[in-house]
Amino acid sequence: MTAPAPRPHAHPFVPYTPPRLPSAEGLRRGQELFEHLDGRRSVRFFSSDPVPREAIELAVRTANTAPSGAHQQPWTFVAVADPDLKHRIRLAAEAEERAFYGREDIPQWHGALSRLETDANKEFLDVVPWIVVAFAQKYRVTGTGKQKHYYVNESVGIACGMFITALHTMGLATLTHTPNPMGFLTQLLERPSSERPYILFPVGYPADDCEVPELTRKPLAEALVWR
Ligand code: IYR
Repeated sequence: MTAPAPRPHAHPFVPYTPPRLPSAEGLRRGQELFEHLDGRRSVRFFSSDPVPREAIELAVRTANTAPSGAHQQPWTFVAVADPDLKHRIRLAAEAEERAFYGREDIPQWHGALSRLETDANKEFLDVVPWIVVAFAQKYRVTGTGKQKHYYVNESVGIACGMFITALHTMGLATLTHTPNPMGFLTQLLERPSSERPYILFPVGYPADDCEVPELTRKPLAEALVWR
């Protein structure tokens, strides 16, 4: 067999040859990961037990491996442990949530949430050892102007999924919390106007008496269609 001709590149390329798994071993690992992730639930009742800073670092390192539009990596994760700052985030989030739950023009939205039994009380924001806020970078400021970022929502959404996966793997819990609107996080966390708050993640261990709504996942036939 003759070696394939080298591809011409205008930019540096490197070999990428991850080990080729036998398919049975690949399936075994896939099954194990599925069962692990199927055990994940969003949590609203947290323990105040400490979580090492290194766990947050690892979760963000993991998120930071996400694919992104034009490899622009348009995310910033802001980690907060300071009790006073967490409390100010709670107060601002609760003010927004009181307005949201008080709205009379969105009965369908409120109805869709009723089985989760959520309300404007966000005590967990004081309880958790960490709040991590993912920000989406709409553009980056360069020496000469602004470089727009592409596929920002897709990129940051994937990174956040990997962040959640890493937390779950470390035995930690979180919630994809999106107080509406979230502009107050830009001010409280002193982020530039090139970024917008994307998801607020309370991070900690579930409370000893944690409960979650009894929900089921939709069957594969509704999630996967073959054509
Ligand atoms: N942001 C509110 C409301 C809320 C909205 C959705 I969509 C949810 O899945 C859950 C809650 C809150 O956090 O209570």
